[in-house]
Amino acid sequence: MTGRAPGPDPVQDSPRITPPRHHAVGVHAVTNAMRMAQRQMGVVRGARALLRVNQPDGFDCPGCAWPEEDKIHKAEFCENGAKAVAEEATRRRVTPEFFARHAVADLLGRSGYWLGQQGRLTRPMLLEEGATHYAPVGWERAFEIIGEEFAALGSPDEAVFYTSGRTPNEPAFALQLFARRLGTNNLPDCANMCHESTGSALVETLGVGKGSVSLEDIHHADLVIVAGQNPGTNHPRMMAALEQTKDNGGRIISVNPLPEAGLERFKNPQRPRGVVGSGTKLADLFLQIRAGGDLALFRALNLLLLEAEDAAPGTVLDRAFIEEHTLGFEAWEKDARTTAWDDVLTATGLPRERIERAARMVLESKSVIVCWALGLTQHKHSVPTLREVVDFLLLRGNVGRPGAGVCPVRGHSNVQGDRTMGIFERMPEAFHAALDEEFRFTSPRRHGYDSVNAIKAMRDGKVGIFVGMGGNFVAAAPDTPVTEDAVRRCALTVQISTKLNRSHLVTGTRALILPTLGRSDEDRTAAGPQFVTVEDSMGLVHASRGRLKGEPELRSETSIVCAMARAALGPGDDVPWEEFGVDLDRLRERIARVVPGFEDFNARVREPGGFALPHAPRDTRTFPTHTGKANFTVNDMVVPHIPEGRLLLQTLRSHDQYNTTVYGLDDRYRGVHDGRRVVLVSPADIEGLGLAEGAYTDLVSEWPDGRVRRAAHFKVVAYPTARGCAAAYMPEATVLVPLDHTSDISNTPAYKSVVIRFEPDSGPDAVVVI
Ligand SMILES: Nc1nc2c(c(=O)[nH]1)N[C@H]1C(S)=C(S)[C@@H](COP(=O)(O)OP(=O)(O)OC[C@H]3O[C@@H](n4cnc5c(=O)[nH]c(N)nc54)[C@H](O)[C@@H]3O)O[C@H]1N2
Ligand SMILES: Nc1nc2c(c(=O)[nH]1)N[C@H]1C(S)=C(S)[C@@H](COP(=O)(O)OP(=O)(O)OC[C@H]3O[C@@H](n4cnc5c(=O)[nH]c(N)nc54)[C@H](O)[C@@H]3O)O[C@H]1N2
Ligand SMILES: [Mo]
Repeated sequence: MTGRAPGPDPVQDSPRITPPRHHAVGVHAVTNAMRMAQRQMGVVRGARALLRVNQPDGFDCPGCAWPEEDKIHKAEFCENGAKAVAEEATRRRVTPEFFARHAVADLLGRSGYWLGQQGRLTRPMLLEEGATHYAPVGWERAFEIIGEEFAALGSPDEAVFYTSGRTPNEPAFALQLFARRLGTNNLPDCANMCHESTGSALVETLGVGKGSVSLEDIHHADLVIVAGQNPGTNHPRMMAALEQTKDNGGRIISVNPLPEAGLERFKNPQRPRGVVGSGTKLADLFLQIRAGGDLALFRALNLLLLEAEDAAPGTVLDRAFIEEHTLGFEAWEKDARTTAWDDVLTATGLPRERIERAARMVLESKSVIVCWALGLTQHKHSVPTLREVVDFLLLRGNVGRPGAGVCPVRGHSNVQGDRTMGIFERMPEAFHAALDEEFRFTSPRRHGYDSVNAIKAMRDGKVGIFVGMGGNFVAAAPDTPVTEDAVRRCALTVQISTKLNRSHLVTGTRALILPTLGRSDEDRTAAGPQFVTVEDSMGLVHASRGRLKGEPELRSETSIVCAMARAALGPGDDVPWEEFGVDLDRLRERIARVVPGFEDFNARVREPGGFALPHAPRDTRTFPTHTGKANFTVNDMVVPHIPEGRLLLQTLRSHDQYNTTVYGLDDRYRGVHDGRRVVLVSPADIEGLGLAEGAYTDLVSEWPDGRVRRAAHFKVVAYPTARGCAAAYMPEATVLVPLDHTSDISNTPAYKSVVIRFEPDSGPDAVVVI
């Protein structure tokens, strides 16, 4: 079923390598974006689409969850936001004729890049049992099939509803209501594979699983620590915020195994010094840490703060804050003092002097923010690492005051909103109670499956129906062949999507593709023009209105979810699904009564710029944890073990991709061109392991279950990464991540720490296309 892509699929395994860049987002980047936009959309449509991005009456950029700098007055989009828009607003079309030409088996041999390049999905398609090709199906027949398959389930828990974080609030709320009316909490989402560790750590320690800072805080912080994040590619608008921090005299520390260009220097195209000058230097200190070394680093910083307090009592710790607002300090302190430098130096790979320098910078800063993304969330010990980050901030009262706090930088543009709307396999009791009261039923309290457990349940034959609300589950989830075999055991798979991807090709016995409107598309229903709402990484909720004319057959995500709910729950279900499907105000009225912070939703979201959700630690320095205080936690030291002759591989994004969507074959800032099958290794490790720069190798991961996980034919690139570490792109390297290798507590796949060894190249014919 798999193999090398024939014909026009571009060859991805002949990358050309140039030296890495030391700055990000110059004029060059913007020109690139315009080129990409024009290729996909044409000049006029392209310009019209881009002018609407992140405008008060426009649509929310589908690129990332970083908030808009000044939503009311100026257009703000970045190179990668433009690519995301171009990918969606493309004029290319996947038609029924396309599916007639290409058997599913043929499409399975194509890369995700090629599939995405074919354009927008246009018609509902059905893959019947035993059929080789998808065939067009009417919407009504599609919903009938869904009704039949739901009726055939033995129990509601045999259905799984996966959500990707681009889904706006309204369809997300409708989807969770559907699942819970059916009687299940099987609502896994992409956050399970992304920032779940953040949620686990912050709910326990601060009481709210979201970031506590605003853009203002970033601008005015004395020190911003950016750990495990590559904003130059993944959150480009964040660099403008960091530039402001620098303008205001703040400093930045970057913690990363890779010297990411976007953290070195920023050339802001909207400023003269960005256009003709050398831009703004961002990181004042770069800690080139070993992957998985962050827990040790924060333990060391905390020890140094305690020692500074010993040397000058009363000057370092915020005793009043600790006394009034926290619990557990004494037990924490006792343990913190046992931190051994040998462990710290091995785990971090950093010289002690650099950690001491970082500690001095912390001591010189009244207000400190820690920003992080996947480099901190996708390890086995991610939750303790993030709890230790909170300990670090609590020590000096760096939560709940200006310029200070936690800043998890979320990924998908509405991943945070989806969770707020109830997309979670274990929502708190208060949410269930409010939902029950509003819709007069008893929602199930038994926890559902998260993403990894959903795969295990499918593997074990416990799931009949898998619904994908956006996303590309089989390529995003770990252990690709294991996940694919699991999904194939379902009776029905349903994908609600904008673009063709691998999850449409790895199917249950029957499969449906339901094509939907995207962010940039206009949604006009019997009730008039509709808009949706989203929540950014800082808890700001605002409206998003698409303006481009979509294909006539497309339906909005909300209307699809509501029609599915009606089909599955039957005419007797007294939720007004038909009304919700056409008039989003009616749905928002209900959200306003169920979800805290959304009171008067319809009116407030129509204000320019939207509104901010409450956040107790930020707003009132209160901490709604199980103890009612902010909690210090004791987190045992972890020194990642890398066996002799092995490296710790992280799987990450190139500059030309959006998760599993590949836009192009370049990773410009890292100097990788025209190909993606590269493994970045430090020159010292290349020599130590007897590898040859530029040669090809297989990557084999090591896991005690005895299964051989091999990613064939990767080019060895000498790269200034930390020693002992390697990096390769997702989703090509995802096959190496074992399903059981997950973070403790949050169960997030440990995509950033896979022990690998190198074996002789099996050659290009062994490449399994993904
Ligand atoms: N253009 C574009 N934008 C995106 C996305 C995209 O694919 N393309 N994806 C979106 C999504 S869903 C998300 S979640 C975010 C992802 O945003 P990021 O988290 O920036 O994504 P990654 O590419 O996985 O990069 C992880 C970074 O962490 C570093 N790192 C890895 N391991 C460690 C470690 O152990 N310690 C430390 N300190 N650093 C480490 C890596 O070197 C890298 O710089 O971006 C969002 N925005
Ligand atoms: N190896 C490895 N794997 C990873 C990660 C990693 O770092 N390493 N990161 C993980 C992370 S952080 C995440 S968030 C997941 C991402 O997992 P997903 O969110 O499941 O994957 P995406 O690639 O973002 O999904 C792309 C698809 O979404 C659909 N889509 C796009 N826009 C819309 C829309 O508006 N509506 C609907 N209904 N569909 C739309 C299109 O069909 C497109 O093909 O991947 C995870 N996987
Ligand atoms: Mo993500």
